[in-house]
Amino acid sequence: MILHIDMDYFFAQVEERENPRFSGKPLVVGAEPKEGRGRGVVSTCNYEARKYKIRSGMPISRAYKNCPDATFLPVNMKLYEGVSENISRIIESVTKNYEKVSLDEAYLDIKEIAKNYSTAERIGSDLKKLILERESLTCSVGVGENKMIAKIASESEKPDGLVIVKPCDSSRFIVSRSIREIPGIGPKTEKRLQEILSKGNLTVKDVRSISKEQLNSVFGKRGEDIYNRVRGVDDSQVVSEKKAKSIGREETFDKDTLDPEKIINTFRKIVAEVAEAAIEEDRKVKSIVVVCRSMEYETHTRQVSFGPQVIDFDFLYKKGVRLLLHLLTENSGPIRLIGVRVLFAVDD
Ligand code: TTP
Ligand code: MG
Repeated sequence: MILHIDMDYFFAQVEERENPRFSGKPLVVGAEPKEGRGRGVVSTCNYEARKYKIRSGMPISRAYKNCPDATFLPVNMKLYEGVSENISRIIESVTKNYEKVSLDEAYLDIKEIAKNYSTAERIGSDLKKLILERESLTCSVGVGENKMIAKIASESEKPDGLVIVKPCDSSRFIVSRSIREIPGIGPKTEKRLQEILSKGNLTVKDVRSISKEQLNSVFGKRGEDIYNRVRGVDDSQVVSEKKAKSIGREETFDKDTLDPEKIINTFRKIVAEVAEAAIEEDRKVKSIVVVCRSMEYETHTRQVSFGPQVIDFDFLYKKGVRLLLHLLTENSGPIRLIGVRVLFAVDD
């Protein structure tokens, strides 16, 4: 079960958020038009500008011809990258098992967290709500049995859409769509398919009438992929970000301290946080590292390794507190900071 999320008119929506006076009127993000003589292309535009047939990739001069009254803004990539990062953090609060495919688009593998499609719908609406609350931005979400169905679903009711396609409905959901709505079928492929069938405006249903053999003879290896896609079949997996090698927490004391009570309480708190994060990751741990920083900013660490195993609070505390005691006895003065880190087993 896959969830696809795609931000609505992303660059332009972020600009509207930063400057609400741009909202409700045509807004184009790309190079400045310089009275229609500007160079470069449209990155994106809001939905008002789309009414004037302005599109991503169009020369900015043409966008200006279509709508001279639109607001034209330069691309502020740093801003969009920052927002995109924040959105990734929100997605991570839903699942770590996600693949970001561009600044504004990601696939989430939700089979572990959604037992059925009504739970999936709730996950989708919660995610939309979180993004709206925290970033004041709308997005469109689709859920389906594979990446392709999920993507078509999210694109199908933009903006602010939420479309759930149950596996039993997948085939019907795509059959009457234009062939260009199938991800991976671009203008060149469309043209060759039109030539095979000697007709224009092809639907998915039309392309289903072409045999596997014929597709293979025209497209080679890709033929089979096209054959499958028009039947709603897509086996590609969600490839999640490279897994972290370790996780840890540190805490700096308000004032450098040697107060045993304070140190041990803080240590317990950090251990609890790290244990919880490690349990959440559901991975085996091979080492524990404890860090102590002295008043003079000298950092001392102690590490213990063991056979890869799943850890809990008690385990981490028991191993960690010994390391902490060593560090405290080695280090005579007050302590500025303590930290705990667990290293995950590599082939986990
Ligand atoms: P898209 O998701 O393709 O478009 P969009 O988010 O602007 O609009 P929609 O509501 O239809 O999803 O692309 C995401 C961002 O990537 C887009 O805001 C700007 C950038 N982009 C370009 O810079 N050039 C391009 O040709 C395209 C398609 C996108
Ligand atoms: Mg988008």
